[in-house]
Amino acid sequence: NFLKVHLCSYTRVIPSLPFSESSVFLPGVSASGMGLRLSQKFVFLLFLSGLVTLCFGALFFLPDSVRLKRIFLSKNENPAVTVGSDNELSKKVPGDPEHLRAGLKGGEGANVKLKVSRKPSVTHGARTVERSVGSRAQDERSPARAQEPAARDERVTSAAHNGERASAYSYEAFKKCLLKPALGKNKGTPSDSETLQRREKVKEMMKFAWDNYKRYAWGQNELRPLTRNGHIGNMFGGLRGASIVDSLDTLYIMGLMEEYEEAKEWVQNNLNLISNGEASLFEVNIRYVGGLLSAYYLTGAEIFKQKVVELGEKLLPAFNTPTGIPRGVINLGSGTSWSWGWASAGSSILAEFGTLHLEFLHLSQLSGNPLFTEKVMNIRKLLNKIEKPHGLYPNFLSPVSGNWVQHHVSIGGLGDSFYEYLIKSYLMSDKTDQEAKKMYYSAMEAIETNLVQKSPGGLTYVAEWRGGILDHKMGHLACFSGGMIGIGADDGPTEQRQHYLDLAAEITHTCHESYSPTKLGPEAFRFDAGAEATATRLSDRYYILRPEVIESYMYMWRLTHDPKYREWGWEAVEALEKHCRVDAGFSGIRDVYASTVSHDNMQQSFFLSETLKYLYLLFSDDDLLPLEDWVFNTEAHPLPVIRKTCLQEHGAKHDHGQTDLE
Ligand code: DMJ
Repeated sequence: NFLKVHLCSYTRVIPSLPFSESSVFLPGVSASGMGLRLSQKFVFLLFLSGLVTLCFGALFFLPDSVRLKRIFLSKNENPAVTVGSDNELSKKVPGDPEHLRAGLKGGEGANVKLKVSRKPSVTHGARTVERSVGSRAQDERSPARAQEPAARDERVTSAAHNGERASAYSYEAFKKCLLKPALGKNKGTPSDSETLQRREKVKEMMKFAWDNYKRYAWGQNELRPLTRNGHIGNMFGGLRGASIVDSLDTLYIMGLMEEYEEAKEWVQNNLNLISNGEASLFEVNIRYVGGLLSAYYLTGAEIFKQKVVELGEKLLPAFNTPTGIPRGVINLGSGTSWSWGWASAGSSILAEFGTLHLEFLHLSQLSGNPLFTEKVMNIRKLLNKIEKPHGLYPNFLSPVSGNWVQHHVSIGGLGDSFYEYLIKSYLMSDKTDQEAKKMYYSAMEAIETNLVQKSPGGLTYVAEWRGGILDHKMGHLACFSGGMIGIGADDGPTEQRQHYLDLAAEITHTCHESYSPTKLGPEAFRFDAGAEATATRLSDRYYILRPEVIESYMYMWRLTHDPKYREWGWEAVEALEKHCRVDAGFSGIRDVYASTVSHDNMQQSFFLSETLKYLYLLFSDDDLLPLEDWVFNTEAHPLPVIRKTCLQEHGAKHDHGQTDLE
């Protein structure tokens, strides 16, 4: 549209140029342009060169697929322009030295305010409002937001150097710093036969899901089990094989070794990171970066380390914003980035930019490149410093001004995994990251004061907050919080510990209540107008094989060993088998309250990476991935606790990979 509009306006200008036969606009100029005076020639040349420059500039705004663009611009070139629509940057740029400075970070180009329309991108969110079903974002045609020069830091581009440093990492030394064997004494095999049978059932489900993906959708991102084909989607910027990368660790943990080897071989030979599409920074990070990191730490296979460091580097340009808060969408080829069209006023989403910390710290560990850590520490610093309404963290923040954009607070979609990563950063730092600890417990205090509620029927829930007004609903996504509050209980203030454990149990109980009558739960449920953990809107009744409720069962089981969590997990297994298993895989369903089931034809990759993994762990002994050694990223990929001193003693840690957590 930009090109159309602007090229049209050039066509309107062109007839009035001196070389036009009919030109009457420059007196004294002959129709052929031959009798031009020197000053007129100069003006004409000036105009022509201006036009050529503009046309060249316009190349940057062509879609990546346009041939002309590929001819003129090499893949790694980054547009040295800032594209804005009605966002804050474009309003502030002209004559604002601070913004010009910020826009020129990395020494590239000047900011040019231009409008551009792009095709809408859709995110599954960060436990953000996931938009795969009935998505608002899918219907929106919103203008792109600001795009920053993708400045290349020296430390990013020296890939060969990074390669050397990455291969210098000692896996053997890392293993010495684990307190226990990763897979336990006996791969977590439970001693009682019923639990063992249940675990075997979950393993069979994984094999079934995998076999069907392999048969009908191999190499694509997800399986469509009803139509028996693959789905690529638009979340991963042209990357493929999301289900493969998401499954690596689950297959390995379950001992499905043949399948794991197939997956590894695919990564080795087919995972192509040279891609030029628009990716969700968050989704690529939690699924691909997380999946590859876990696969490396569990197996020691070098290929995973190489791939993950290479991919991590491709994500870095997303941080080239005035504040260093990354935008949600990045072109993995060019490094240009945008905010989601649906995100208010060009803002970045708390759960997206707040869910990078664990993976980025490990990227620094493995690559020896401190840049990854610096990027996420900068986010941390800003969030720590900024004023928070009632101590709460709103979901939208401007990557330009560093201010909150709206006062919507939620522990479910848009906010969720930010809180999760605070406590997990603390745990993953071997409990040395005091800043993360402090931020987590203060956030929890604010959440309890402002959001935690009791329903008339006695159910504890976490409401959403819109500028001080409570919305009495909980999303399925928010159900992860039972587990999160549980794992954080032990390190809270002494007098609060039991309270946190009780709160975790109450929230998990509420989420279990929402799993009814099919024993699968809706996308969102309410506690007003007589509702007690039920979806009151038709559009909230779907279930897309999400893990959060089961995730909380798994943590609560490990923390309390109350058998009810295993029983609830088994209920979910039976319900998945009954309602979601189809001939060629597992599918989400459109209405958890309907007596006749209607499938959505999608086997989400997180079903393999999270839902089935958490179920398997629920029916395993606690020494399979012990929580003293491992934290799970938000896509259930286990990442090891970083024991700095031990790693240094054993020489596993690069000097360059020092984190900045002290
Ligand atoms: C997963 O991709 C992750 O758990 C993410 O944090 C939220 N959404 C899905 C699962 O529901």
